Amino acid sequence: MSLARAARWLAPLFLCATACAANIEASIFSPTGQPVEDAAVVIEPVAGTTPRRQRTVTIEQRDRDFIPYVTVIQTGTLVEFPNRDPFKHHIYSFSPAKVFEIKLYADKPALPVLFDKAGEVAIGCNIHDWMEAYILVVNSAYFAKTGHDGRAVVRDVPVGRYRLRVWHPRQKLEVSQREIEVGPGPAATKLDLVADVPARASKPKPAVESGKY
Ligand SMILES: [Cu+2]
Repeated sequence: MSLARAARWLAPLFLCATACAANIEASIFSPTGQPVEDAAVVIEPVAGTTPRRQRTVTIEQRDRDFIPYVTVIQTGTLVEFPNRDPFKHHIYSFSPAKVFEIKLYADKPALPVLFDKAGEVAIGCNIHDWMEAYILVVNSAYFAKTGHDGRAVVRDVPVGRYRLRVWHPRQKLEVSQREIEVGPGPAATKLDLVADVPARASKPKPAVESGKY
């Protein structure tokens, strides 16, 4: 290999020491232009895998609701379900990606729940019909969730080719996937996307004063 050729080959390696990852910023809007909250933006490599990040995340039961409503996690993540209410919950999922049940419990269950399969998981409570939460389990370390402004930033995605996927528990149609390329250098990729997501149906939640928890 000539010296010039070697230099060309090595240059990106040196550059990568400082800037070989970029942020991907996605803004999700409804067809009428309203920001869509709680959408998952997932960046999956076209080939290969991403680093495995060992994490434990928390979904609380507070004031007879799950918080947060939507959680995105990498496969292999443990989820804790602490009960912050002064009465019991009984939570479950029948979703194929993770079937589980934590029977009537107060405080923190003894063990977290392992989500080891990619897919969507809907969680409910046997006692409180209106309680609902969703987990999207993905085979990637790169994802984010949109806030009130419909914006999500997936940080530090290394150079490479990826598929960008948008998911929302109430979406009518799957948002078309697209391939994106992250090049060397810190330039962020910005995308505006449209997702048709109906408003959350209000389910009756009786007042605590009524004596019905
Ligand atoms: Cu409950």
